[in-house]
Formats: sequence, C-alpha cells, structure tokens
Amino acid sequence: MSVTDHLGGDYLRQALESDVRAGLTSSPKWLPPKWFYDAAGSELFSRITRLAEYYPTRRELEILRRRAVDVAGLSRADTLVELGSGTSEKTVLLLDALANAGTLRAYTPVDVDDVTLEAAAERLAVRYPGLDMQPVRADFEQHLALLPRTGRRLVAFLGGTIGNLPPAAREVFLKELRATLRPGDTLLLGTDLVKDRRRLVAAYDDPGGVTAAFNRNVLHVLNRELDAGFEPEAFEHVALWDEDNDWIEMRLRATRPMEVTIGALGLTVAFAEGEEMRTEISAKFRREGVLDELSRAGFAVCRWYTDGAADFAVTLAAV
Ligand code: AVJ
Repeated sequence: MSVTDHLGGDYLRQALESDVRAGLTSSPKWLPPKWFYDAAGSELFSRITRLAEYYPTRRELEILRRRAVDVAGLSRADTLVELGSGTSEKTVLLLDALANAGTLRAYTPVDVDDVTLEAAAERLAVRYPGLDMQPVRADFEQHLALLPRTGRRLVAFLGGTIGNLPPAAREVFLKELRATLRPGDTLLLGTDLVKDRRRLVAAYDDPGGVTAAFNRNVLHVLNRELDAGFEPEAFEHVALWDEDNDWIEMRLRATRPMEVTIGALGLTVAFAEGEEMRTEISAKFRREGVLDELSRAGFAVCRWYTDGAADFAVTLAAV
C-alpha cells in the first residue's frame, strides 16, 4: 500500500513545537486538541466512543445506517475522500452504499497517522478487492489543496470534528475545501447539536474518568515528544458548557503551583494553583448555523439528516 505523504521530514515536529510554544506562552494558556491523538490517545478516544454518556458516535452511525443509500444516490460519487480516520464502521456504510449504487472506484483516507492509514487501507482492500486505494498522510487543515482531484468526489468529514475548530478557522477550512471541489463533488459533514447542558457536559466528563485520562494524555505526549516535565496527575480535568459560544470547553486545571520545563523548547512555564489551560473546544450546532456556515463557504445544502432524538446531524452539500 503506498501512502502519499505530505508530512515528510520534520513537519509534524515543527508544528507541535510551534503550537506548544504559542499556547504555553499565551494568557490564558491553551493547547490544540490535535495532539491528543498518539496511540494511547486514539485508544482512549475509542473507549470514549463506547461510553454510555458519549452519544455522538452512536447517533451518527444511526444516521449513516439509515441514510447512506440516499447519500450514495444523490452524490453518485466514484471517489470517497475521508478526512480524519473514521472508524471503519462508518466508512464501510458509505463504501457499501456507493458500491451498490455502482459508482464506487476509489477511496482516499486522509490522516496524520501512517499506522492508522495503512491499517484502514489494508482492512478495506480485503473487503473491496477492485477498489483503488489512495491513502494520503496529511493535516486536513493545512493540505486540502494537495488532495487528489480526480473523479467525482464525496468528501466525508464526520464525527463532529469540525466543532474542534474555532469559528474563524472553520470558515477558512470550509472555504478552502470548497475551493478544491468541482461541480458534481459533494461534502458530507457531521455536526453535534446543541441540547440539554447536563447531557453535553456528561458526554465530556464521564464518571469513570476516561475523558479525564484522554485530556491528560496531551501532557504525556508533551513529556515524551518535547522532553517536558508535566505531572499529568497534578492537573484536574474540567469540562464546561460555554453558552455564549455554544461549545464545550475542556481544560486542565493545575491543582498546585508548578514550574514546568519543556526541554526541547528551552522553555519553563509557571502555573498558579487553580490555573486553567484550554485543551479543546467542541462546538455544538443548530440547523440554521450549519446551513449558514456552509452557504457562506459556497456550498449548496441538499439534505439535513438527524437521528431520532435530534442529537446529531449529518449534512449533504453540493458545490
Ligand atoms: C472526535 C473530535 C469530535 O469533540 O467530541 C471526545 C473528541 N473530546 N471527548 C469531540 C472528544 C472529548 C471528539 N471529536
């Protein structure tokens, strides 16, 4: 399996260093969520998706189970481009529907992790022997312009991951994505929806502490990759609902004053007792908001699909 790699050399390393330097020298401090996902973080995320409190994955699957055939019929895509490593369960629903519609030719999974990419591509190659596999190792925020442009494409961006981008970055992302597409191409976008705040907070603060471990994992990543001296257990997991911005915010709160050295950056940062560092926003949407953001980026919305409880939405849009 040959992976097209846009993250060669020390691209990721540079990105991590500059993100961490920018975030830890800001006030308030922050770290971008993309660094949660090393092998341990990906495993913790996969445990999160099985928690009773974490409804988005199940709801989105429910929608895709019910609507994949409709999506395939409307998009008539020959190439599925999947931004971010979906669970193969979601991917298979879309690939099966496109194969049954008779249009499927190629599959391009896009992810930063080559192990994830190769595993996905190899598993699916067995299930779809004639499928042209074109895995791309890339950062979907940076390398949209470099993705393959052949065929009639369905770009799937699922899981609600778009909610991890703040509004300005979302706008840039959608416009850049739109600019890479041609008439006939389509976008399938997963978004979590605004709902009762207790359910939202519970989904990001489970009693078993799996989400807390996922949150602290970013400190383990910094310790290992940047020779940092964080004591992850000295930070408390915080999940709160920001009702002005309609997003869940995850933070790590220092339980005592600390000085932390980040060896690879030659940087020492001080945390006051109780100081909170933002590690993720996860925006929740309303129908008008999604439609508005898509149309401002130049997409024409064709379908708005939700699950029975209206917890989550999947939108199909054309260019
Ligand atoms: C997979 C990125 C959409 O924001 O809900 C889960 C990540 N963070 N629990 C989300 C996550 C905390 C998840 N995304």
